[in-house]
Amino acid sequence: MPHNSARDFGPQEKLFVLVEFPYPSGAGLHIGHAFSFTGGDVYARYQRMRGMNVLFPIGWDAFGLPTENYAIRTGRPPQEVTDENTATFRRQMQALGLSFDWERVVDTTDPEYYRWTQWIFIKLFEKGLAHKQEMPINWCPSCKVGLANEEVIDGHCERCGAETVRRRISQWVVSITAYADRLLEGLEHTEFIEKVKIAQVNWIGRSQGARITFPLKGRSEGLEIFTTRPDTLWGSTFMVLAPEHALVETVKDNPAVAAYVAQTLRKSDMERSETEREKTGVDSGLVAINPVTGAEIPVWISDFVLLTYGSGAIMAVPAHDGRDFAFAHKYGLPVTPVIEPEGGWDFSQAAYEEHAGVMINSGPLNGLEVKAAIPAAVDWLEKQSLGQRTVSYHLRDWIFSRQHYWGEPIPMITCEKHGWQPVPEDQLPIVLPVVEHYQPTDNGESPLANIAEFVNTTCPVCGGPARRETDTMPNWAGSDWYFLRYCDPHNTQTLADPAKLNYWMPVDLYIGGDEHNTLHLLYSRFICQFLYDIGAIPAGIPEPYRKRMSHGVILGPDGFRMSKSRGNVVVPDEYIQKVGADAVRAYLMFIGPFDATMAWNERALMGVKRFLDRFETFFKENVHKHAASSTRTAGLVNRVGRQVGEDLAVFKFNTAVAKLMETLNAISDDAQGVADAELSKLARVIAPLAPFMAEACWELLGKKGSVHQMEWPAYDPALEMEEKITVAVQINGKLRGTLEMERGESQESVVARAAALEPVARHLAGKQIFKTIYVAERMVSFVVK
Ligand code: ANZ
Repeated sequence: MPHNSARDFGPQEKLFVLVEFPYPSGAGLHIGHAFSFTGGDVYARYQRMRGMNVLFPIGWDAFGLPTENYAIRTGRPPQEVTDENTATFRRQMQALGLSFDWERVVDTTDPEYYRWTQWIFIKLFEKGLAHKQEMPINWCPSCKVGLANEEVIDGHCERCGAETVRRRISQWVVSITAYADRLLEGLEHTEFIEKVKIAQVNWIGRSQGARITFPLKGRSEGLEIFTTRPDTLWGSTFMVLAPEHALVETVKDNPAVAAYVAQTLRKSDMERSETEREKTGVDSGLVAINPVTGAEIPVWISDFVLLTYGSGAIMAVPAHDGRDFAFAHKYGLPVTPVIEPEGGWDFSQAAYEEHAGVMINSGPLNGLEVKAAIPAAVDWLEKQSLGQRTVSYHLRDWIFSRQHYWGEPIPMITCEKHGWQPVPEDQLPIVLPVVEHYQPTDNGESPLANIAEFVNTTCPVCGGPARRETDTMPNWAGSDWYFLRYCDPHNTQTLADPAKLNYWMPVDLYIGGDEHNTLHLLYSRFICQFLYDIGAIPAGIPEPYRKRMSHGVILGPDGFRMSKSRGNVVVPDEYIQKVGADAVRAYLMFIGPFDATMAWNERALMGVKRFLDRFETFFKENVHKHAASSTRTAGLVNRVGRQVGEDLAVFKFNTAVAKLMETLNAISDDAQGVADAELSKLARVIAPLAPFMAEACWELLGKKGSVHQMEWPAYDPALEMEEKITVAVQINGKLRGTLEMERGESQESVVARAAALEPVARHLAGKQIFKTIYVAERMVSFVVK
């Protein structure tokens, strides 16, 4: 068994280290992959040496548009392209020394994998959490595909740059909102860093408020709104509908309304919610009645109101809401204050938005403080049957349909008599058929719609003629449960054996990018909670991830994000050829804190390369000399083992490398040499960072087995040395102070601290230092004029 294989049910403590599996693009492994994967790898290697049973798997998140677009351009089957790309990725990962568990590779495009992705969808459908619904979506006329809000940038498609439009399409929608509260509560059972928790909480966006129905003049139906500020109801002087609101249809014969609606359809929800944007709108001609004041108030239409939030309509309170104020100001609508702030307020200038002050002009609420008025208002409204308490979420249901080829077919069948029915489980997987052309059809359907043998089938209920769904799943579908499959990747009976899941789950540490702290994390947490609810995964693991770690970003040498157009892309493969994988790895780990944004620097890379060369030379010069290490050298090696271990355990890779560098410097000048016992420790301590060199060193020592299967050097307290060393600080040969330093502290740091010492700084003030001499661990001497 290769040393990197995890053992199911192994007796040691288990540790599941997960990196986000990559999309195998044609460009190969990029530096961001190399950086984050190396971080995971160093950690995994260290933990293995500590005796943990480490699961460190990898796979391919291989469905997706770039491969499909490439297939469209070249006519090559996407699966063939994917196989080529994954082979390249694998080769590059191995060259970099990533110790993934190659026996557990999963590939989202493998029918044996997506059989279970489809199965999960069927379960969602059976539990009433997936349904087909006509939805307004962002549509890219060029890619011919529906886009998520996040994929629309300034009204343009993120992928191709074409202007997007809004379109109504019947789509599969998954009710993730049914799990909104659970997804919030579940965060308490994780150890995510605060930043990640906040990203999740904000994305879910839970708002407590009320629904209130306003009567409409001359109509039988009322107009329902959602508000978080029911206390301000007495100050509502007009209402606003989203352009897509059903009521708008009834007033579309008004040409101004029709024109306005047509104009707004082009914008994405994101754009429409931008607070800075100049508000636009049109009077619908409808008149509502404020249910508490009895006042007749106009109903406007504006695109700052979104159909998909609350009820798609608002009561506007211009005195206390900035957006409503700007709108009222622009269209000359009345402003009625209902809160009196302490110290007064000029309501002709701006809205007063604070949750503080005393209620005025508000009937039963008059005199109450705002904080008390909010619940009192809902109580009162409920008693009067004018409204009720409710909670709204910014989280939207999950649009699960894509009109594309290169995705998992949605395993559903529709029959005239029986509507939508799931494919019977024993017919899974529904395999993507081979097609001739990969582009979506002109009416936006996936190319599968053109394949009669695929589309035409029989109804699982009545056996009558029926049609298959031709939409495929979004990319998120394959990535929302892949970590479960790693626990049991070859299972043909179930998505993973519960006993194995029980052993490996939850993921102990999940390393990924900030950009996935919202959607991917939320979707996968949701699917896990759902699978847990239906008993598909065992008790005790509704939350898939214990810790989440965000990796940083490596910028180009020019300090800008790497991009082809800037020509600043650093290709890891090229550097592996040039300086070797160990140097690339150690440099990436040394470049800065693991979660920081840092520019690639070739000189620094060469510095790390020189360090590794010196390490190896030192090793070769000393091995089998049978020198007896000095107490100092033995002590330094003993200490660096402890320090590096402590750093690796908390992802402080950069300081771990720095300590190794300092230690090598400190022991290199020891004329006595160093014993094999110390060399053996050094080889083990550097092994996670520079695995190839460490293995070569281990061989030089004549040791059996791989260094990566050895134990991390035990710390020997008996070898501990006096921590503090006193250093003399001189100016022009005169003693001006002393300094305590730790062994191994860098020259820069000691000199900087020496210069800052109180009496030294005074003597240096206003003088020019033209020479600084540092005698290691003894003296700093400044020569000034
Ligand atoms: C009246 C009001 C008065 C409001 C006031 C705010 C301040 P959050 O906190 O994000 O949940 N709203 C409701 N539905 C909306 C929609 N579909 N599109 C745009 N805005 C909508 O925001 C809730 C508030 O956002 C609601 O409370 C409503 O405006 C607005 F002084 O109602 B409020």
